[in-house]
Amino acid sequence: MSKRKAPQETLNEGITDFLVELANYERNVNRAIHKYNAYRKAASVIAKYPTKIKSGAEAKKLDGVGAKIAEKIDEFLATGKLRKLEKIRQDDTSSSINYLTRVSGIGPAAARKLVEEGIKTLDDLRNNENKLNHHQKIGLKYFEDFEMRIPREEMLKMQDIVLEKVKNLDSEYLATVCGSFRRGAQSSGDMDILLTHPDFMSDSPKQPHLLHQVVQSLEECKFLTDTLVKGDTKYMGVGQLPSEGGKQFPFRRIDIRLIPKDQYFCGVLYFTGSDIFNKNMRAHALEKGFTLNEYTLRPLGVTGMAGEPLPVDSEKDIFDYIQYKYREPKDRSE
Ligand code: DCP
Ligand code: MG
Repeated sequence: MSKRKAPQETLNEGITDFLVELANYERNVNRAIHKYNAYRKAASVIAKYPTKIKSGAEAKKLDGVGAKIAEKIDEFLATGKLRKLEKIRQDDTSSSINYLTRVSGIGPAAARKLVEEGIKTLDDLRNNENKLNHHQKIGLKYFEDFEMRIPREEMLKMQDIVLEKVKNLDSEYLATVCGSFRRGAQSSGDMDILLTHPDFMSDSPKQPHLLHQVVQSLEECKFLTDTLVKGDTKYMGVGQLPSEGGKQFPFRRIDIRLIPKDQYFCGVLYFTGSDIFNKNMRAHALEKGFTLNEYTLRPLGVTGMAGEPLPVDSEKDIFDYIQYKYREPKDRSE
């Protein structure tokens, strides 16, 4: 999961930028995930709005923009800034917490703890490596690289390497690069790979070797360079394309998830996102009497109890069950 989202290039960039900054503040400093989601949602609808917004009232007509955000838009349009943001930017604790959460492996809670101990900058982190776990140390080591978006061209090359290795190991594997890449994005924050095999079902024993042999093969060819976390079903690590004509590529965040075959398409749907699309689709599923998550789609009984998972053999099956018009990945921004 990548931390830094693609910038919103729209007519209303000024507004979407301050909404995203407020969103990050609510998540990282206040740990107010609902407020974070509200700001993200507002930024997303405004980013798609085809004309330049002239007042808060105009924005308030959009789904996801409430009275409080409309007020902030008015203030921004009138003064070119936002007092709330100016204050946050000036507050040393808030801005330090916000900053440290940009390191992979440092979440809002760890960032706050570090800042309370007086650790506020990358240099402070480097001088206190003993306070960091393995993931955080690697996050620090590649801080600059992980901040860079990955051009689609590089994603395509990385995809080639991964799919080739997977197929050579066992032609029965199924692997899909999900995330923003699958939605056709011109750049991605990270690479989200989903993996399954017909031998692995949710009622069969764990089969960590199905994940580990893929990781090992990608390590042997020097594509994977560092491991952040390696579990039975989830690998989080670092990858790098082989250099071309002396040109070195940046180090990139790579996640690989091994998913039971019967849950694969719910996983592919979820990890293709976007997160806002997922929320909307889950809400629609509920209206139709189903509960949908990254593992399963289940009918809800009259008492609201979830029944047995429905058999799913494609993403389309999920749309069909809940009577949602099928949308290609590129049309799933919300
Ligand atoms: N996801 C979600 N809810 C979250 C986090 C993630 O539904 N809170 C799903 C939808 C995302 C997918 O997982 O599209 C992958 O997460 P990323 O953070 O990697 O998001 P993207 O791949 O969409 O964007 P980026 O290009 O920044 O990596
Ligand atoms: Mg991603």
